[in-house]
Amino acid sequence: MSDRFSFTLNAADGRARSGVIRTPRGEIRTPAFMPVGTAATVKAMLPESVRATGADILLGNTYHLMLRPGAERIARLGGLHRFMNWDRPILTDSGGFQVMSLGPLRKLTEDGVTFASHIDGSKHHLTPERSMQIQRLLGSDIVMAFDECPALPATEDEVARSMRLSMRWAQRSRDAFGERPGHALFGIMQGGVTRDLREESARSLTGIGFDGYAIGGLAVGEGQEAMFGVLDYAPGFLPSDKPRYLMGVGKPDDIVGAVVRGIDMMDCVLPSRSGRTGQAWTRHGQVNIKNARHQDDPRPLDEACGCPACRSYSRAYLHHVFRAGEMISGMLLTWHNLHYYQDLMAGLRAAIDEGRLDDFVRDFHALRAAGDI
Ligand code: PRF
Ligand code: ZN
Repeated sequence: MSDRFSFTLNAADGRARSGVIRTPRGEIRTPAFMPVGTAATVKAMLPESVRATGADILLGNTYHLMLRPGAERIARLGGLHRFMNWDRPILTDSGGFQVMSLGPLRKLTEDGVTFASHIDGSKHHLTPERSMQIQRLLGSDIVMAFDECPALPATEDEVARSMRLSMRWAQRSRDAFGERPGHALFGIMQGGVTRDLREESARSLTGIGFDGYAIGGLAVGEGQEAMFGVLDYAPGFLPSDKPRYLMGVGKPDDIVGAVVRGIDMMDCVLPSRSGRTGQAWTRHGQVNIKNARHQDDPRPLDEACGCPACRSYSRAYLHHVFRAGEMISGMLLTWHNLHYYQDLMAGLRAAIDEGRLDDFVRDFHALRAAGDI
Protein backbone atom coordinates (compact mmCIF):
# COMPACT_ATOMS: atom_id res chain seq x y z
CA MET A 1 0.00 0.00 0.00
CA SER A 2 1.24 3.46 -0.90
CA ASP A 3 2.24 5.91 1.84
CA ARG A 4 0.87 8.77 -0.25
CA PHE A 5 -2.55 10.17 -0.98
CA SER A 6 -3.58 9.83 -4.61
CA PHE A 7 -6.63 9.85 -6.87
CA THR A 8 -6.89 7.79 -10.04
CA LEU A 9 -9.79 7.95 -12.48
CA ASN A 10 -10.88 4.60 -13.92
CA ALA A 11 -13.69 5.52 -16.28
CA ALA A 12 -16.03 8.32 -17.27
CA ASP A 13 -19.59 8.18 -18.58
CA GLY A 14 -20.85 11.62 -19.56
CA ARG A 15 -19.74 13.87 -16.72
CA ALA A 16 -19.80 11.01 -14.19
CA ARG A 17 -16.51 9.42 -13.16
CA SER A 18 -15.38 6.33 -11.31
CA GLY A 19 -12.02 6.03 -9.64
CA VAL A 20 -10.09 5.24 -6.52
CA ILE A 21 -8.55 7.38 -3.80
CA ARG A 22 -5.51 5.69 -2.27
CA THR A 23 -4.46 6.48 1.28
CA PRO A 24 -2.07 4.71 3.70
CA ARG A 25 -5.18 3.45 5.55
CA GLY A 26 -6.82 1.93 2.50
CA GLU A 27 -8.58 2.60 -0.76
CA ILE A 28 -11.78 4.57 -1.28
CA ARG A 29 -13.74 3.53 -4.34
CA THR A 30 -15.46 6.49 -5.97
CA PRO A 31 -18.17 7.63 -6.31
CA ALA A 32 -18.15 7.03 -2.54
CA PHE A 33 -20.77 7.46 0.14
CA MET A 34 -19.39 8.20 3.61
CA PRO A 35 -21.54 7.19 6.60
CA VAL A 36 -21.52 9.82 9.34
CA GLY A 37 -19.82 8.95 12.62
CA THR A 38 -20.22 12.32 14.29
CA ALA A 39 -19.40 11.41 17.89
CA ALA A 40 -16.83 8.66 17.12
CA THR A 41 -19.58 6.16 16.32
CA VAL A 42 -21.95 5.49 13.47
CA LYS A 43 -24.97 5.35 15.74
CA ALA A 44 -26.39 1.84 16.37
CA MET A 45 -23.61 0.15 14.34
CA LEU A 46 -20.38 -1.67 15.21
CA PRO A 47 -17.50 -0.53 12.98
CA GLU A 48 -17.14 -4.03 11.50
CA SER A 49 -20.82 -3.91 10.54
CA VAL A 50 -20.35 -0.52 8.88
CA ARG A 51 -17.48 -2.04 6.92
CA ALA A 52 -19.66 -5.05 6.02
CA THR A 53 -22.15 -2.68 4.33
CA GLY A 54 -19.33 -1.73 1.93
CA ALA A 55 -18.16 1.59 3.39
CA ASP A 56 -14.53 2.49 2.62
CA ILE A 57 -14.44 5.70 4.69
CA LEU A 58 -16.33 7.40 7.54
CA LEU A 59 -16.93 11.04 8.34
CA GLY A 60 -16.14 12.47 11.79
CA ASN A 61 -16.79 15.94 13.19
CA THR A 62 -14.31 18.43 14.65
CA TYR A 63 -17.10 20.34 16.37
CA HIS A 64 -18.56 17.42 18.35
CA LEU A 65 -15.26 15.73 19.19
CA MET A 66 -13.56 18.95 20.38
CA LEU A 67 -16.41 19.46 22.84
CA ARG A 68 -16.70 15.83 23.92
CA PRO A 69 -14.42 14.01 24.68
CA GLY A 70 -11.84 16.61 23.44
CA ALA A 71 -9.25 16.34 20.68
CA GLU A 72 -6.24 16.29 23.04
CA ARG A 73 -7.79 13.38 24.97
CA ILE A 74 -8.39 11.41 21.76
CA ALA A 75 -4.78 12.10 20.72
CA ARG A 76 -3.50 10.80 24.09
CA LEU A 77 -5.59 7.66 23.57
CA GLY A 78 -3.92 6.98 20.22
CA GLY A 79 -6.07 8.96 17.80
CA LEU A 80 -9.61 8.67 16.48
CA HIS A 81 -9.06 5.45 14.47
CA ARG A 82 -7.91 3.49 17.51
CA PHE A 83 -10.40 5.23 19.82
CA MET A 84 -13.42 4.20 17.72
CA ASN A 85 -11.94 0.93 16.37
CA TRP A 86 -12.07 1.93 12.68
CA ASP A 87 -8.71 1.51 10.97
CA ARG A 88 -9.76 2.64 7.50
CA PRO A 89 -9.81 6.23 6.22
CA ILE A 90 -11.65 8.95 8.13
CA LEU A 91 -12.58 12.36 6.75
CA THR A 92 -13.27 15.05 9.33
CA ASP A 93 -15.38 18.13 8.78
CA SER A 94 -13.77 21.32 10.03
CA GLY A 95 -16.39 22.63 12.46
CA GLY A 96 -17.49 25.95 11.02
CA PHE A 97 -20.67 24.58 9.49
CA GLN A 98 -21.62 22.72 12.67
CA VAL A 99 -20.95 25.77 14.87
CA MET A 100 -23.30 27.83 12.75
CA SER A 101 -26.02 25.17 12.68
CA LEU A 102 -25.74 23.80 16.27
CA GLY A 103 -24.09 26.38 18.52
CA PRO A 104 -26.75 28.41 20.33
CA LEU A 105 -24.59 31.55 20.76
CA ARG A 106 -21.93 32.39 18.23
CA LYS A 107 -19.90 35.35 17.11
CA LEU A 108 -18.20 35.47 13.76
CA THR A 109 -15.08 37.61 13.17
CA GLU A 110 -12.24 37.66 10.64
CA ASP A 111 -10.25 35.50 13.07
CA GLY A 112 -12.85 32.75 13.49
CA VAL A 113 -15.96 31.80 15.46
CA THR A 114 -16.59 32.07 19.19
CA PHE A 115 -19.46 29.92 20.37
CA ALA A 116 -21.13 28.26 23.31
CA SER A 117 -21.22 24.46 23.48
CA HIS A 118 -24.64 22.92 22.80
CA ILE A 119 -23.74 20.36 25.51
CA ASP A 120 -22.85 22.46 28.55
CA GLY A 121 -22.78 26.09 27.40
CA SER A 122 -18.98 26.37 27.82
CA LYS A 123 -17.25 28.94 25.60
CA HIS A 124 -14.97 27.95 22.71
CA HIS A 125 -13.07 29.62 19.89
CA LEU A 126 -12.52 27.95 16.55
CA THR A 127 -10.19 29.32 13.88
CA PRO A 128 -8.69 27.82 10.72
CA GLU A 129 -5.48 27.17 12.69
CA ARG A 130 -7.24 25.50 15.63
CA SER A 131 -9.40 23.42 13.28
CA MET A 132 -6.27 22.15 11.49
CA GLN A 133 -4.68 21.35 14.88
CA ILE A 134 -7.76 19.45 16.08
CA GLN A 135 -8.03 17.44 12.87
CA ARG A 136 -4.32 16.57 13.18
CA LEU A 137 -4.81 15.48 16.81
CA LEU A 138 -7.69 13.26 15.71
CA GLY A 139 -5.46 11.72 13.03
CA SER A 140 -7.91 12.46 10.23
CA ASP A 141 -6.89 11.17 6.79
CA ILE A 142 -8.85 13.79 4.86
CA VAL A 143 -8.91 17.17 6.56
CA MET A 144 -11.44 19.82 5.55
CA ALA A 145 -10.56 23.51 5.34
CA PHE A 146 -12.31 25.78 7.84
CA ASP A 147 -15.22 27.55 6.16
CA GLU A 148 -18.45 29.34 6.81
CA CYS A 149 -21.74 28.28 5.28
CA PRO A 150 -24.17 31.20 5.31
CA ALA A 151 -27.58 30.52 6.79
CA LEU A 152 -30.46 30.89 4.33
CA PRO A 153 -32.16 33.07 3.37
CA ALA A 154 -29.21 35.35 2.61
CA THR A 155 -28.77 38.16 0.10
CA GLU A 156 -26.24 37.78 -2.70
CA ASP A 157 -24.07 40.39 -0.93
CA GLU A 158 -24.07 38.37 2.26
CA VAL A 159 -23.24 35.18 0.35
CA ALA A 160 -20.39 36.97 -1.46
CA ARG A 161 -18.96 38.38 1.78
CA SER A 162 -19.20 34.99 3.49
CA MET A 163 -17.60 33.18 0.53
CA ARG A 164 -14.65 35.61 0.46
CA LEU A 165 -14.14 35.11 4.20
CA SER A 166 -14.16 31.33 3.62
CA MET A 167 -11.53 31.80 0.89
CA ARG A 168 -9.25 33.76 3.27
CA TRP A 169 -9.80 30.98 5.82
CA ALA A 170 -8.99 28.41 3.11
CA GLN A 171 -5.56 30.04 2.64
CA ARG A 172 -5.01 30.07 6.43
CA SER A 173 -6.09 26.40 6.57
CA ARG A 174 -3.59 25.54 3.82
CA ASP A 175 -0.78 27.42 5.64
CA ALA A 176 -1.58 25.81 9.00
CA PHE A 177 -1.94 22.30 7.55
CA GLY A 178 1.58 22.37 6.11
CA GLU A 179 3.01 19.25 4.47
CA ARG A 180 1.68 15.97 5.82
CA PRO A 181 2.46 13.04 3.51
CA GLY A 182 -0.35 10.48 3.44
CA HIS A 183 -2.90 13.04 4.64
CA ALA A 184 -5.01 15.24 2.41
CA LEU A 185 -6.47 18.72 2.76
CA PHE A 186 -9.64 19.58 0.85
CA GLY A 187 -10.79 23.12 0.10
CA ILE A 188 -14.50 23.98 0.23
CA MET A 189 -16.23 25.98 -2.50
CA GLN A 190 -18.99 28.34 -1.37
CA GLY A 191 -21.03 30.96 -3.23
CA GLY A 192 -24.65 29.91 -2.79
CA VAL A 193 -26.63 29.54 -6.00
CA THR A 194 -24.78 32.34 -7.83
CA ARG A 195 -22.68 31.13 -10.75
CA ASP A 196 -20.17 34.01 -10.68
CA LEU A 197 -19.55 33.52 -6.96
CA ARG A 198 -19.06 29.76 -7.42
CA GLU A 199 -16.55 30.46 -10.19
CA GLU A 200 -14.71 33.07 -8.11
CA SER A 201 -14.59 30.64 -5.18
CA ALA A 202 -13.22 27.84 -7.38
CA ARG A 203 -10.53 30.17 -8.75
CA SER A 204 -9.47 31.14 -5.21
CA LEU A 205 -9.26 27.52 -4.11
CA THR A 206 -7.42 26.21 -7.17
CA GLY A 207 -5.00 29.14 -6.81
CA ILE A 208 -4.19 27.97 -3.28
CA GLY A 209 -4.04 24.31 -4.34
CA PHE A 210 -5.72 21.44 -2.50
CA ASP A 211 -5.67 17.64 -2.68
CA GLY A 212 -9.42 17.62 -3.31
CA TYR A 213 -12.28 20.07 -3.57
CA ALA A 214 -15.62 20.09 -1.79
CA ILE A 215 -18.78 21.84 -2.85
CA GLY A 216 -20.27 23.34 0.30
CA GLY A 217 -23.26 25.56 0.86
CA LEU A 218 -25.74 23.27 -0.91
CA ALA A 219 -28.53 21.09 0.51
CA VAL A 220 -29.24 23.89 2.96
CA GLY A 221 -32.87 24.36 1.98
CA GLU A 222 -32.60 25.58 -1.63
CA GLY A 223 -34.34 22.47 -3.00
CA GLN A 224 -33.18 19.76 -5.40
CA GLU A 225 -33.80 21.73 -8.59
CA ALA A 226 -31.67 24.67 -7.43
CA MET A 227 -28.97 22.32 -6.15
CA PHE A 228 -28.83 20.44 -9.46
CA GLY A 229 -28.76 23.83 -11.20
CA VAL A 230 -25.49 24.64 -9.37
CA LEU A 231 -24.14 21.12 -9.95
CA ASP A 232 -24.72 21.58 -13.67
CA TYR A 233 -21.74 23.99 -13.73
CA ALA A 234 -19.85 24.00 -10.39
CA PRO A 235 -17.92 20.69 -10.75
CA GLY A 236 -16.64 21.99 -14.11
CA PHE A 237 -14.88 24.88 -12.30
CA LEU A 238 -12.75 22.34 -10.39
CA PRO A 239 -9.70 20.35 -11.58
CA SER A 240 -10.84 17.07 -13.12
CA ASP A 241 -7.86 15.15 -11.69
CA LYS A 242 -8.85 15.79 -8.05
CA PRO A 243 -11.75 14.33 -6.03
CA ARG A 244 -14.92 16.42 -5.81
CA TYR A 245 -16.93 16.08 -2.63
CA LEU A 246 -20.53 17.27 -2.24
CA MET A 247 -21.04 17.94 1.47
CA GLY A 248 -24.12 16.75 3.35
CA VAL A 249 -25.98 15.08 0.46
CA GLY A 250 -28.37 13.40 0.45
CA LYS A 251 -31.43 11.36 -0.43
CA PRO A 252 -30.83 8.50 -2.90
CA ASP A 253 -32.14 10.53 -5.87
CA ASP A 254 -29.91 13.49 -4.84
CA ILE A 255 -26.93 11.12 -4.86
CA VAL A 256 -27.73 9.74 -8.30
CA GLY A 257 -28.20 13.26 -9.69
CA ALA A 258 -24.93 14.43 -8.13
CA VAL A 259 -22.93 11.50 -9.49
CA VAL A 260 -24.35 12.09 -12.97
CA ARG A 261 -23.07 15.68 -12.65
CA GLY A 262 -19.50 14.68 -11.75
CA ILE A 263 -19.43 14.29 -7.96
CA ASP A 264 -17.04 11.67 -6.48
CA MET A 265 -17.81 11.74 -2.74
CA MET A 266 -20.80 12.45 -0.51
CA ASP A 267 -21.87 12.11 3.12
CA CYS A 268 -25.20 12.34 4.87
CA VAL A 269 -26.78 11.43 8.21
CA LEU A 270 -29.96 10.41 6.42
CA PRO A 271 -29.50 6.60 6.19
CA SER A 272 -28.38 6.31 9.82
CA ARG A 273 -30.68 8.94 11.31
CA SER A 274 -33.81 7.81 9.49
CA GLY A 275 -33.06 4.21 10.47
CA ARG A 276 -33.64 5.26 14.07
CA THR A 277 -36.96 6.92 13.26
CA GLY A 278 -38.45 3.96 11.41
CA GLN A 279 -37.69 5.07 7.83
CA ALA A 280 -36.18 2.61 5.42
CA TRP A 281 -34.76 3.38 1.97
CA THR A 282 -35.18 0.69 -0.64
CA ARG A 283 -35.03 0.29 -4.42
CA HIS A 284 -38.78 1.00 -4.37
CA GLY A 285 -38.40 4.27 -2.47
CA GLN A 286 -39.03 5.19 1.14
CA VAL A 287 -40.79 2.70 3.43
CA ASN A 288 -42.24 3.77 6.77
CA ILE A 289 -41.98 0.66 8.97
CA LYS A 290 -44.28 2.27 11.55
CA ASN A 291 -47.19 1.88 9.13
CA ALA A 292 -49.83 -0.66 10.24
CA ARG A 293 -49.80 -2.24 6.77
CA HIS A 294 -46.58 -4.05 7.76
CA GLN A 295 -47.86 -5.70 10.94
CA ASP A 296 -48.83 -9.05 9.37
CA ASP A 297 -46.34 -8.95 6.47
CA PRO A 298 -43.98 -11.97 6.51
CA ARG A 299 -41.87 -10.61 3.63
CA PRO A 300 -38.51 -8.89 4.06
CA LEU A 301 -38.15 -5.13 3.64
CA ASP A 302 -36.57 -5.76 0.23
CA GLU A 303 -36.31 -9.31 -1.12
CA ALA A 304 -33.33 -8.30 -3.28
CA CYS A 305 -31.29 -6.86 -0.37
CA GLY A 306 -28.55 -8.98 1.20
CA CYS A 307 -28.37 -7.14 4.53
CA PRO A 308 -29.05 -8.96 7.84
CA ALA A 309 -32.35 -7.10 8.34
CA CYS A 310 -33.63 -8.37 5.00
CA ARG A 311 -32.06 -11.85 5.13
CA SER A 312 -33.43 -12.83 8.53
CA TYR A 313 -36.37 -10.63 9.55
CA SER A 314 -39.88 -9.91 8.31
CA ARG A 315 -41.53 -6.52 7.89
CA ALA A 316 -43.88 -7.67 10.66
CA TYR A 317 -40.92 -8.11 13.02
CA LEU A 318 -39.31 -4.79 12.06
CA HIS A 319 -42.69 -3.11 12.62
CA HIS A 320 -43.08 -4.79 15.99
CA VAL A 321 -39.64 -3.90 17.38
CA PHE A 322 -40.04 -0.31 16.23
CA ARG A 323 -43.45 0.00 17.91
CA ALA A 324 -42.10 -1.67 21.06
CA GLY A 325 -39.18 0.79 21.19
CA GLU A 326 -36.63 -2.03 21.09
CA MET A 327 -33.01 -1.07 20.37
CA ILE A 328 -32.68 -3.72 17.66
CA SER A 329 -35.07 -1.64 15.57
CA GLY A 330 -32.58 1.17 15.05
CA MET A 331 -29.76 -1.35 14.59
CA LEU A 332 -31.51 -3.34 11.84
CA LEU A 333 -32.93 -0.37 9.96
CA THR A 334 -29.63 1.53 10.08
CA TRP A 335 -27.82 -1.55 8.79
CA HIS A 336 -30.32 -1.93 5.98
CA ASN A 337 -30.19 1.76 5.03
CA LEU A 338 -26.39 1.89 4.98
CA HIS A 339 -26.32 -1.36 2.99
CA TYR A 340 -28.80 0.09 0.49
CA TYR A 341 -26.74 3.27 0.10
CA GLN A 342 -23.52 1.30 -0.47
CA ASP A 343 -25.31 -1.02 -2.95
CA LEU A 344 -26.45 2.10 -4.81
CA MET A 345 -22.88 3.43 -4.95
CA ALA A 346 -21.56 0.05 -6.16
CA GLY A 347 -24.28 0.03 -8.84
CA LEU A 348 -23.34 3.55 -9.94
CA ARG A 349 -19.63 2.69 -10.08
CA ALA A 350 -20.25 -0.46 -12.14
CA ALA A 351 -22.58 1.40 -14.50
CA ILE A 352 -19.95 4.13 -15.06
CA ASP A 353 -17.23 1.52 -15.59
CA GLU A 354 -19.38 -0.25 -18.18
CA GLY A 355 -20.67 2.88 -19.91
CA ARG A 356 -24.35 2.24 -19.09
CA LEU A 357 -25.08 4.98 -16.56
CA ASP A 358 -28.09 6.32 -18.52
CA ASP A 359 -29.77 2.89 -18.35
CA PHE A 360 -28.92 2.57 -14.67
CA VAL A 361 -30.44 5.95 -13.86
CA ARG A 362 -33.56 5.19 -15.91
CA ASP A 363 -34.08 1.86 -14.08
CA PHE A 364 -33.42 3.56 -10.72
CA HIS A 365 -36.23 6.06 -11.31
CA ALA A 366 -38.61 3.51 -12.89
CA LEU A 367 -38.42 1.17 -9.89
CA ARG A 368 -39.08 4.05 -7.49
CA ALA A 369 -41.96 5.36 -9.59
CA ALA A 370 -43.63 1.93 -9.36
CA GLY A 371 -43.52 2.30 -5.57
CA ASP A 372 -43.35 -0.16 -2.68
CA ILE A 373 -45.64 -3.16 -2.96
N1 PRF B 1 -19.33 23.32 4.87
C1 PRF B 1 -18.81 22.39 5.75
N2 PRF B 1 -19.49 21.29 6.08
C2 PRF B 1 -20.70 21.08 5.52
C3 PRF B 1 -21.27 22.00 4.62
C4 PRF B 1 -20.56 23.17 4.26
O1 PRF B 1 -20.98 24.02 3.47
C5 PRF B 1 -22.53 21.45 4.27
C6 PRF B 1 -23.52 22.04 3.35
N3 PRF B 1 -24.44 21.08 2.87
C7 PRF B 1 -22.65 20.24 4.96
N4 PRF B 1 -21.55 20.05 5.71
N5 PRF B 1 -17.62 22.60 6.29
ZN1 ZN C 1 -31.81 -4.83 3.64
